[in-house]
Amino acid sequence: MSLAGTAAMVAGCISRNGEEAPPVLGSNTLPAAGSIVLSTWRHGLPANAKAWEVLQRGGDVLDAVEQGVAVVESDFTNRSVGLGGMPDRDGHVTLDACIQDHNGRAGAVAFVQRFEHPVSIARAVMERTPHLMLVGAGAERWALENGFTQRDVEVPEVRAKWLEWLKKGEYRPVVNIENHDTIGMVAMDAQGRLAGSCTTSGMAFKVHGRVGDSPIIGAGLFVDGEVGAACATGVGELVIRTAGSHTVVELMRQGAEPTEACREAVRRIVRQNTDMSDKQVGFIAIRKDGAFGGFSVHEGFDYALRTNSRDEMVAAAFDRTRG
Ligand code: SD4
Repeated sequence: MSLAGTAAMVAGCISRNGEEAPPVLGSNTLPAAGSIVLSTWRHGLPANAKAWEVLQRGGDVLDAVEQGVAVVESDFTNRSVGLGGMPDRDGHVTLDACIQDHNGRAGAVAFVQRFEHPVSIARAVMERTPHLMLVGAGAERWALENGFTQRDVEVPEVRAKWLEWLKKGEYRPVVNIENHDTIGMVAMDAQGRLAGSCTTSGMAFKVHGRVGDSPIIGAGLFVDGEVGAACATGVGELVIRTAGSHTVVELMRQGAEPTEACREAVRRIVRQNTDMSDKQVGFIAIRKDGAFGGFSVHEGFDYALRTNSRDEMVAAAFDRTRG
């Protein structure tokens, strides 16, 4: 698509299905008292369902975002989250996750292997240590000492893909395909309390030891109970360099609509990188007043929305022009 075409698509609010998309810079606003859950990609639907169930029975919003994404971590048919995810170039599935609450308390783990629920380890780090992030062997040892157990999940399809990849050994992320499907979730309960979580197996065939944006507070996720919450999906290096999710929340603090804030964070990434043709990044955000939105570099990013009246996928607006 030409740049002009891309810009027109944004301005005209036409979704990738050719249907009317939510307004790009307008406000998607819910009644102030409504709970809302947003999460990245289609696997967000079952995740949202779980989070919603927790909220509906009066559960804590932090439990909702933990248990919501845990559903996807346990789905071993998922190739970008949890133990069914794609491996690094050495054939190891290494996981990153984080969680943050309404008061800004946060926990994270990175580069951990053989645990089904890294998001729960992240929460335990937050609640049971004076630290925020544990990584690698130290994180694994701490998790084992604190009641988490390791397991082996063999997925023949994943091994076959890795062996196939080894033949050429080229690291080439493909826009919107397996490399870009992390789940990030942001939620607000009926009392206006916010929380967020993010969990991933990271970029397929990454260098062993690579950590992306998903466990980094301010990059893959940021929650500010006074303002709102945002999370990211896509090429983590680009998100970290721009402190992407923090940028989105700060822009909302200054008055931007969520979609506008996500759009500006995307724009900064696009400006910083000469070639975005094979790199996707998307953000979703909730503002404290119930407004929400999302934006991505390329067409094809969608997110799951759950409210009292809606349970559906929303196509994010997109634009990779530098304007
Ligand atoms: C990362 N952001 O590790 C993650 C990967 C991803 O959708 O796919 N996000 O960089």
